[in-house]
Amino acid sequence: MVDQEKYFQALSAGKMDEVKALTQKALDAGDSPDKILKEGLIKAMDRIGMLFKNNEIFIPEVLIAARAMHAGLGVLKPILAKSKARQAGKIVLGTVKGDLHDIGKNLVGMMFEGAGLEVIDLGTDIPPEKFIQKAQEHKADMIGMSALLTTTMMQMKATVEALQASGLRGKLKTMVGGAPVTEEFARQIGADGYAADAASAVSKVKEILKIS
Ligand code: B1M
Repeated sequence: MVDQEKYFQALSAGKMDEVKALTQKALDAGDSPDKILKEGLIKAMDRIGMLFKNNEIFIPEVLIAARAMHAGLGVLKPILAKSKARQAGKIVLGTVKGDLHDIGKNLVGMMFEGAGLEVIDLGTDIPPEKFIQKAQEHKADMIGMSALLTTTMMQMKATVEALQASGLRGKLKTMVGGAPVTEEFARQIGADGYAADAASAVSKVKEILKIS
């Protein structure tokens, strides 16, 4: 059973071992990795986010919680990867320039891998030219960009424009996501796809790359 309150307490205290143990316990009880993510880790992190927003906690506490969340994701990663049937497509993934948030991006990357896609994770603070250079170097099918700040999401537009200028736009698809990003914004900047969460990111990428 996914105990959200326990997740919240463990994340708040930065107890990595406890987050791992809770995740393992939920898996042993038969909960799906998806359920554990949504009802446990993500819900608890959302509550941390609200406290941060209301100035009830500050950056160090959020970082401690983020590190504990990563520990929980680490337990789920091999299980998600097990369902990997084949390398269906290749995606260069990163958080855009000026943005250091990587929890959602890592989650999306894990879900992609779980769906059989090959992921080249570039990390955070990635400028448009690096997305394009790495995508070419790895012969990727798609560039996946994450942004969590309203100030950095315009970097997605810059990447799509740079792609257009390099003449690669038709060959290399783009997909965007992150809390401030919307379907409408994705359409406006000319991205090929948008997803609100990690699960829909998988269906979207399959649709764009025409993978069954
Ligand atoms: Co920051 N932060 N943060 N932060 N932080 C937010 C985003 C914020 C909303 C908090 C708030 O004020 N309520 C706010 C942004 C406001 C805005 O621009 N509208 C904010 C701010 C202001 C800042 C700083 C500027 C604070 C400061 O320094 N004054 C600073 C910026 C640093 C920088 O990046 N240059 C900053 C710093 C940090 C920490 C370093 C402390 C830490 C990041 C640690 C890390 O990532 N390693 C942090 C955190 C943790 C958060 C919150 C609390 C949580 C974000 C998160 O991880 N969510 C966040 C508040 C919140 O969102 N509740 C906040 C969980 C994650 C699973 O969700 O990333 O949305 P998310 O990903 C989802 C979907 O969006 C989607 O799927 C994911 C899974 O479902 N998705 C994609 C994401 N990428 C996708 C890509 C796709 C498809 C779907 O296709 C490729």
